[in-house]
Amino acid sequence: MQNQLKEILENAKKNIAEASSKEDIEKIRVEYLGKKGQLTSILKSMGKLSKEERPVVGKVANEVRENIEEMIAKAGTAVKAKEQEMRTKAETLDVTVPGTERKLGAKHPISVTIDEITKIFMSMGFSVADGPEVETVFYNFDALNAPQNHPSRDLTDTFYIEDQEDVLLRTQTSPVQIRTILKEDLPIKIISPGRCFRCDTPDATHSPMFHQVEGLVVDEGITMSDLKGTLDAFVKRLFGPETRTKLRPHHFPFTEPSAEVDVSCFKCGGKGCSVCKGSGWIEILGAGLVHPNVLKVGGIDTEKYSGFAFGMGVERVAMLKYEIDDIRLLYENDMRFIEQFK
Ligand code: 2NM
Repeated sequence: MQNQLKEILENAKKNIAEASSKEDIEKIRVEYLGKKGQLTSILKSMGKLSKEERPVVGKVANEVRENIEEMIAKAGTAVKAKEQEMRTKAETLDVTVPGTERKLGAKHPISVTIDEITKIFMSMGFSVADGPEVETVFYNFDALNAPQNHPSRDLTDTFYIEDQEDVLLRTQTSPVQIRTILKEDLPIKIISPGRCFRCDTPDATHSPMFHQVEGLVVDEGITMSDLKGTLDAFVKRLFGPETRTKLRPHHFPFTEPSAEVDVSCFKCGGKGCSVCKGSGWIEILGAGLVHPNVLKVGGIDTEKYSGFAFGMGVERVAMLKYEIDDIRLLYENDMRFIEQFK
């Protein structure tokens, strides 16, 4: 029996040395010291021994048990430390490993242009107004003094929402001006940047979806000179301090008088080049004094108040500034194109 005990101790020693986890050690503990363990069964069978042998074997058995208990405790501590070390190692961050590159996007040239225009007008005290892109005939045409037979009202020029002859995609941002006249108190000094829609077949200079920035000022004593002074200050900021403006008579239903506004070519200064097609001038804006019929929609006293309004195409401004020769490039979302305007 003493030999058996020695063997048990030797085996336990070997097993414990090989143990590498808490679970291994627990298994060993159960195997040797558990209720049905090897040592326990020896202790249980000690009843068969003679009176003389019993205390001797008992002493050895107790020593073996204490020995195994001690080894298990030590191994437990060692394994715990090892496990902690492995965890720390696994969690270690190698800050020298190259990171995953995140590709940055770029602001679209149309947004760049709208932001630039907006910044200039805001610095002159204008607020930014917006409104729905899906509009009604009233806000898009009637309130803007467009005659009943005006060609832009035609199905071939304007996108009407199917089965709803009164609902359309706005053809300009002027409905925002009407909504502002109807809602806000005077004086009014706003710009309205946004998307517009017209039934055009796409080509190098046309797109059925495009952007406009329009402006409206209504106050006492507003004249054409306020309009010209404002636009002159604006184009000098947008195209450079040498820029000059020229107003040519024109016609719009919503303004009287109306004008088209040319700026001296920012590329050649007026001598004539490819940007201005040799003329020295570039048409950039439509403008005028707001027609009394439009002001009356908002119940404004036209004896006391007057206003000016203007509108420009954002695509046209962007194409001129960045020398983009095809409007369709702006809608292809090719990053190689868009990234050039960061
Ligand atoms: C333009 C040209 C001239 C314009 C007029 C108005 C309103 F609502 F006040 F009558 N908003 N925008 C206007 C005037 C727009 O775009 C070429």
